[in-house]
Amino acid sequence: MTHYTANLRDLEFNLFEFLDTKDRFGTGPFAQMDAETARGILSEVRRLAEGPVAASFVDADRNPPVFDPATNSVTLPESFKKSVKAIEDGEWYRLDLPEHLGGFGAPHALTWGAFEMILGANPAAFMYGSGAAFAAILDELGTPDQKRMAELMLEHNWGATMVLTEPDAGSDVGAGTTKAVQQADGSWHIHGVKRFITSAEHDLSDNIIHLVLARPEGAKAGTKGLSLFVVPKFHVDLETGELLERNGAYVTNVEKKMGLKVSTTCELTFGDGPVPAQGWLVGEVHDGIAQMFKVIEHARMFVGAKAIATLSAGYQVARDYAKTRVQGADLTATSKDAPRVPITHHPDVRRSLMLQKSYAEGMRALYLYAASFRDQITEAEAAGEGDGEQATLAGRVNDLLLPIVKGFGSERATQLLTAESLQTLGGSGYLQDYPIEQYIRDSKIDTLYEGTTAIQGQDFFFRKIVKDGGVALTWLAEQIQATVDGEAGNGRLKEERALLGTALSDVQGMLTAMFGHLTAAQQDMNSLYKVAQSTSRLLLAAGDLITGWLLVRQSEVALAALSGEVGEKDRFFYEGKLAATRFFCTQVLPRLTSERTIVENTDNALMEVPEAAF
Ligand code: ST9
Ligand code: FAD
Repeated sequence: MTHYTANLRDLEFNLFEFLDTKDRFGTGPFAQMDAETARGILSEVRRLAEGPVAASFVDADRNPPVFDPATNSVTLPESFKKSVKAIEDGEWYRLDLPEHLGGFGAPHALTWGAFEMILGANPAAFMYGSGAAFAAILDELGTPDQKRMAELMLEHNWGATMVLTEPDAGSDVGAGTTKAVQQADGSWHIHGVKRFITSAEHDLSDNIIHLVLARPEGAKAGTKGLSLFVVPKFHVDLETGELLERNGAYVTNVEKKMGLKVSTTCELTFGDGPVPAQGWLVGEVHDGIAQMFKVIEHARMFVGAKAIATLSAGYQVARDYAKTRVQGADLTATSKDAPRVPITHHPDVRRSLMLQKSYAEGMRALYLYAASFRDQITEAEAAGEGDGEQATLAGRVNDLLLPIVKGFGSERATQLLTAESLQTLGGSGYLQDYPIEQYIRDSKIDTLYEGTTAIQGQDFFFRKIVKDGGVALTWLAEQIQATVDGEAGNGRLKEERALLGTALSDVQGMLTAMFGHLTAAQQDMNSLYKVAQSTSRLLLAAGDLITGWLLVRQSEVALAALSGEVGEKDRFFYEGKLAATRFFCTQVLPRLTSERTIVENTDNALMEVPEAAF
């Protein structure tokens, strides 16, 4: 028994009963992946996740990597290496690759569903698999030599990193000062110190390929002056794949941190010694930030899915504990010596468990729904309609949903893990006998890296709504309105629909207030402060709305299933869906009305408080 249990039933419900994905298996670009094969993959990944991948989760936390500054090298715990090897042996990273690089032709929704289980079991083991994902991006953007490098990365399972952050350039990537100097042979020498770089040193692979943002001499300030360089740890003979001399990019420190300890977080120094740090401009074009965002988009999806996977794992631990922990009598019992009951009998424990369940299942639907838009794009591309209207809209909706998956997903997951999942276990939750304290430590990072929640909120409002001209948002609001106006569910979902309708108008009210402030900024720039006080609030409210909407739609499917013949296990599953939806609509969505009031009443008093008064 390991710490992890996957919720395969709910994953299968999403993929085979709920999302459009159910109609994609075995068709078009997914011809190779029929539903039976897909179920086989999920079941095999579950076996792997619950077994060898989860096996080192605790040991690798208690025996974290050892950094040797004399050799700039890192040794990872042996138990953890076995978990990574189990993923590599199954070549599961191929799920994420295009077919021409050896991918399985799987819909993205299936890929991310399978990845959820690995992420829930041992997220760091997944993260060291970034080599394959980043190779695919290098293959897409790179010169012929860089495409060859991508091929070698896949052939040899080399590691990879994304290298943006510097001591004075975190959220503000454009403040980066790492410099790139062009050489006579066309390559570049990189100079500077990057920090917090994940997987920049380890002993899992012979080579590590760094994708580095640096500023060519004389380039302009800000993100638009940054270029993307490919900088290998060891130089490579591109013909034979043989490793050559050591390049001048060295890890000079590995951070000690709160959680996710087995994932190395490194200071990476370029060109500080006798050997230069030689790199090559990706695609021979100076378009670094846009190129890096291809990596970031992928990684933001990973972070959201990781957070949601951990909440699901935490909820299941809490639920199983609650079913067996006997404490206190039923509230309605009149005698002092009434029989003691499992804590699942207590209304407050039920409230907490249903809150965890509804978010865990609703947010699973959210990240899988987001992934399904990538499948629409793949389908359109295969039909030669990659530039068509439907693919363009799918791309915009996918972009709109990404900060919600990442920002909202991670905020809600980490809050619930601490405030509810651990709490369900009482004092035992605080002990290392149970995995929840580690879940909390390992998942807190999800609200921070890949852009903090504040950055996701700004991205959501300014880029994904304002810059998009509201196209994706309007489309999504129309879909939600259609559910509000719908009839499915034989009247059983009537109250839920009404509450969903109120939540939709609450979020629309927030947007109206924020657009009002934005327009007012044309006269008085200070009005922008009012907008930015509400961007995180809007992100979370929109996330709640979409989660509630997906749950209502899932309940429509559940009710249809319940009207036919179902076995006992399935009946409880579908009844659970209805209960989670009802709970979410009656106990979570009404909070949006007060959030709306706060946004509508936002003034600039906060901005006028003198700094010394804080
Ligand atoms: C990090 C890594 O934190 C953490 C973990 C790494 C682990 C990796 C593991 C990955 C696993 C992968 C899967 C493996 C599979 C394994 C399988 C195993 C089985 N969308 O608004 P402007 C672009 S890394 C797209 O003016 P500012 C765009 O080009 C560090 N593009 O921004 C735009 O130009 P235009 C993460 C976007 O004010 C240009 O940027 N750090 C987007 O100059 C300028 O935009 C961060 O994330 C977007 N949403 O800069 C930094 N946004 O407008 C956070 C911008 O012309 N900070 N662009 O199109 C930000 O994001 C800031 O908002 C900023 C601001 C830097 C963009
Ligand atoms: P800051 O940017 O200093 O932010 C501090 C606080 O201010 C935050 O709450 C933030 O939300 C807020 N804030 C900052 N600017 C604004 C603003 N404009 N508006 C509103 N609020 C704002 N980076 C990489 O390049 N590659 C990696 O592989 C990588 N892995 C990481 C792994 C770990 C474990 C950690 C801790 C970090 C990693 N990072 C990596 C860096 C990570 O992406 C940054 O930490 C993150 O982007 C935030 O930057 P910062 O830490 O400098 O915080």
